[in-house]
Amino acid sequence: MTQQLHAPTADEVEAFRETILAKLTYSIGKDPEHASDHDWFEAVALATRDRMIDQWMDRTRESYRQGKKRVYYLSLEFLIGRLLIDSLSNLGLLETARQALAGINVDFERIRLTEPDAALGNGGLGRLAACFMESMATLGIAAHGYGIRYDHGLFRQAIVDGWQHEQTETWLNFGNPWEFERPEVSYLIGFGGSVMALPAEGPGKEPRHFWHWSEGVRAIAYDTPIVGWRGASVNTLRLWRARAEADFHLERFNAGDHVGAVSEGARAESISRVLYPADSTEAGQELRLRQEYFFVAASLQDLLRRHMDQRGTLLNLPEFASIQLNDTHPAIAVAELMRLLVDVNGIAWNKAWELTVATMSYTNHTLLPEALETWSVGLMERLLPRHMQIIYLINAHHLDALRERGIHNLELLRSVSLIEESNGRRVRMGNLAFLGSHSINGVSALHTGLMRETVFTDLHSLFPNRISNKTNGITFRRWLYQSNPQLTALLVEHLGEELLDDPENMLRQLEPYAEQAQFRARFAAQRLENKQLLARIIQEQLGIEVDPSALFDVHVKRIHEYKRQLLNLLHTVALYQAIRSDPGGNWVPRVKIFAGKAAASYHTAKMIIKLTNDIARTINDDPTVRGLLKVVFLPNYNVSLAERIIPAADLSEQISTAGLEASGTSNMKFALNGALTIGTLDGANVEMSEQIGLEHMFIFGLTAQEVEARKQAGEYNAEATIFGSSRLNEALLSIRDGAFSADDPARYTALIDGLKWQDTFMVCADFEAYWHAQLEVEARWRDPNNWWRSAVLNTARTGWFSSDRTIREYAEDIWKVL
Ligand code: 26V
Repeated sequence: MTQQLHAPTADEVEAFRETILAKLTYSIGKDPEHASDHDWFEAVALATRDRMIDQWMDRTRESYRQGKKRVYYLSLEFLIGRLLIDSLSNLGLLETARQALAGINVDFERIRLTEPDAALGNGGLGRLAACFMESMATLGIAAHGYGIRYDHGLFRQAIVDGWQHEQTETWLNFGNPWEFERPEVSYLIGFGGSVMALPAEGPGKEPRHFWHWSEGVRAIAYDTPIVGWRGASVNTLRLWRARAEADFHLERFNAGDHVGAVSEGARAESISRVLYPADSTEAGQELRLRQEYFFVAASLQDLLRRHMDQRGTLLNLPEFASIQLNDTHPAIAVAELMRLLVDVNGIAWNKAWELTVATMSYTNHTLLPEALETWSVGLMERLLPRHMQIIYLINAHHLDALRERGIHNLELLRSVSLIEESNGRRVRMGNLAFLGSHSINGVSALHTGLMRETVFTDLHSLFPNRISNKTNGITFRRWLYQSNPQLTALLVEHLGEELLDDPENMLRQLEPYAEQAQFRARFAAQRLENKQLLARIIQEQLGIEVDPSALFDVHVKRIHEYKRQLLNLLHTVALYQAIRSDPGGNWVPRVKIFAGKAAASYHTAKMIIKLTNDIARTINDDPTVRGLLKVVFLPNYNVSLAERIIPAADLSEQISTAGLEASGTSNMKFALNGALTIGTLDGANVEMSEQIGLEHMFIFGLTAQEVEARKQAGEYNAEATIFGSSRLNEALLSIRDGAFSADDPARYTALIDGLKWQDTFMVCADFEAYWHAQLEVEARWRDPNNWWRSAVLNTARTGWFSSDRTIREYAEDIWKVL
């Protein structure tokens, strides 16, 4: 751990130690003699939090005084991970803390590992929200994150006999030292009931509507301070917890309906019980809609109250507030803001609509049809009857306006409508988010282009200036300084400490070092250390020994057919067969490292995990392979494991079917840490190839256009492709015939037949190109000068992928706060 620019003085260390000991004694009630590692962690966390508070209050006061515009980031997911190193490092206290503990014989390395990950997200979308929170604090943007404080984050994955088992995640079991419970900040959120309309009071007036909901759930705020680099500023992540409204249920209880009262209470509190563990698969459940409305309603009431306190009118809302919708999950905010403005505050409909559109903006994160949210009109009417009316009214105004513009094409009107009429009547949340926002963005250039051409073509033709691109980024504080302190130290040694404040620009200065043998050797030696650490984790977790000098070939992310872990497995099997048929060949020793969770209900993804483990066992146990190829599946991929794996990777697998990965963000993390990418021209891989140079990546496969053309023509026939590649054919056959599943030879018949008959994700179609790209990888690896030259250039040219750059673009183009 470096990053503390100036060694702390003895007084600083002593003062911090005093605070830690005081926290241990007076907040935790433990004596140092009997304190557990977790007690120490909490004491350090509380001491750290103290240091944030002054700054937090100063900043909040300051932004009130300056009347700054605020950004509200609404997201159902914040995949934070651990906060201790992050906070200490950003406050410049890492070394102070280490020394303070060392002086009382407490092992900092051990206690930091007792912090549970805050895993309040599924994958890329949630982690992006966490990176954005940190960048907004770093750039001094007055921002609030709003979400749900789930009792249980994403499930823990256990692998039993090769199969995924989901276990309940319990991050709050020992409390959460970072947060402040704010019982006084609470709102009552209504569900169900009916709407009463009062006729207009006179000419030019609009009828008033009153929503009499039948069920109330209380939202309680929990605040976590998020500190920016060098403590620049501290923002708030405000997460809502659902509580039963005591009085409401007490009445029933007193009336004798004990069971009913308790079950209603449980029903209310179930809203913040658990994160939906699916990503990109349909949720379609009432509880999910209740979660979405619950956190949106609480957040909007909260931000309107803050605005009213300061400004006394809602008519200038867009001048002082920007609301960013992270995907469609919070899209009901469009209808809720209209309800609050029109029904509650008596603002005329058209004015309210103008304010809403000027305040909201929406980010789309996927074009996969199964992930595009729609809610049945019936469910909406039952749960949110007033919102359903508002949505109908927005739709009516929208379609009328188009007709006024002379647009009468029925097909077009049908496609841009908020209501889908084809399979039962459903509300399209994507269209609602689009219409209710002045700005809509995609997360990479390719994805944004596809948004314009596919899902939003018609809306885009009507509102041609609304869609823009904001290519994703990552926070370098976590994904370089904290996760790879040795590489950071090497960079600082050569480029100076200023690098830490401006990596976006200064990393480029590393380029000349790529030509220096001595520097490359240090870079490689540093990587070897990280690989040794990872090898130890693999040994501890799986009992498998891997050679740290082998090529570490890493594929870690959610398990999904479009991310094509299967393509990698087919390469693994083909390579295995090649080694077996020529055991004396000059093979590049490789370790294939996989990790990732499958949605519990996603059968194929779970089969892919089992197949990985079956292949791993067979290959690792085969003496003819002699360790030239090892395969490991590390269980329970999460932010903390990613921090260990990424700095130890040589090769980064980013091999999704072109057109389907909106951006990807791990691709950037790997490149920043000096791994070379094997990948398709998909998502942000495209921008990476522009920044880094195609010659320092291994790009292969069909382009998005080619994939589309094949689908359109309907000419693609996987069978012919398989016939043309004996390597592929043999790999498929051996899996299908049970070579890796002797205990159940038919286990993979359906999986493999799916590739043969459908090949929806072009796995067979891209196999040969992938195989040849992997041959190039091996050729480069055999030429260490060139490999490490490319590796250094990957680090040097990844500065643009800082989430500070991304946030600056949002701030300038969308929020207008810089
Ligand atoms: C969808 C659903 C559907 C219903 C059940 C719960 C659930 C949870 C999450 C999602 C979101 C899927 C969208 C997503 O995660 N997109 C990813 O966003 C990343 C950040 O922009 C991007 O890098 C990835 O390419 C993209 O897949």
